[in-house]
Amino acid sequence: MSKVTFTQFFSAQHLSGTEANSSLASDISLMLGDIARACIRISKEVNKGALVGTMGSLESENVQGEVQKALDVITNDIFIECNQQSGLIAGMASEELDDPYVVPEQNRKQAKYLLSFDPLDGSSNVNVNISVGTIFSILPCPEGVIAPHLEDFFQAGTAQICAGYALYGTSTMLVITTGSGVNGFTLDNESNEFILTHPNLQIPIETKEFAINMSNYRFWEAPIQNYIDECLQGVEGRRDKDFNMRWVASMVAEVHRILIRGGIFMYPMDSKIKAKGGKLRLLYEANPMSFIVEQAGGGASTGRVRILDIKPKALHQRVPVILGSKSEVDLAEAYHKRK
Ligand code: AHM
Ligand code: MG
Repeated sequence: MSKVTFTQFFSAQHLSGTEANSSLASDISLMLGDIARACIRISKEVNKGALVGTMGSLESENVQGEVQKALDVITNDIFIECNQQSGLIAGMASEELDDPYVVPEQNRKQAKYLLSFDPLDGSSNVNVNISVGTIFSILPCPEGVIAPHLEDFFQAGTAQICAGYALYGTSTMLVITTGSGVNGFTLDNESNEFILTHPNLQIPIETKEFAINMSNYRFWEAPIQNYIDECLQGVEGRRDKDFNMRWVASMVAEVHRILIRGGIFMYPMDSKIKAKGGKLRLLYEANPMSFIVEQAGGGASTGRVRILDIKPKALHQRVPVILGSKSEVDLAEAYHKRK
């Protein structure tokens, strides 16, 4: 069987069969080409490991008070550089930038879209050689806006046109949705091309695997403690099955595992992070992952509301995240509704 490359799969011609209008299809095709090139460059940077001096921390902190690693800054610059070339993107929001980046005027004459991204998610894992990733989300730029402002990014996740992640693991993969299913591509390091390897990913409905940072147990709200208690009781409890647990501390790796073999991932509210609103960021972590998970037949919720329905109020807004196999997410929501 012949290989389908990323470029072929997302060619305007191929996409026009699935997208409602052909100009959107050709825009998506161009933008995804730039994103793929950025992710290939990031993959090579990450892969250099300790051979170059980029694994340490910098003196600087990002707007969220987190110490930046050299690779956080390098990958952020690569993502901006590659994605401002198409002329289609008016502005970008990044985990590593305090404010939105407005693309230089000569590059945004035809701009119709906004790009939000986390260039290197899970970067605390980078110097222990564990998988990290890049997460991105494309929104429409509001009509008539030429130089986007902060508020232009404040759109619910349901407005996303396209979302995806790159996983820099044992192989480099790109997983993408444009709103009609989820497809996974693996980087062929010899041809430098992504090849379709995981068409139409679907999350299994039933699961016996959960992912949560158990060390936060005493800080969680009662519904999450109850949900996890019952998982831990296994066959002896009301769930009537034994569960397995995983925690990579790299959201991209956890979501990828769930897409392949099912499961539930939670970074719920806890009393340590309550003032911040949660741990994970809505615009460039929770929303793109929720779009992908829903498109693969799963669910994504804060426990109280569907993540994709939240109207953002701040660029770096945080939310509790519960996502994965639909039946488990529904159950976790039901625990929140119990009196
Ligand atoms: P980051 O964007 O600063 O890397 O933080 C997000 C990461 C997620 O990938 C992961 O789920 C979580 O932080 C891990 O948190 P913890 O260190 O509490 O286990
Ligand atoms: Mg992150």
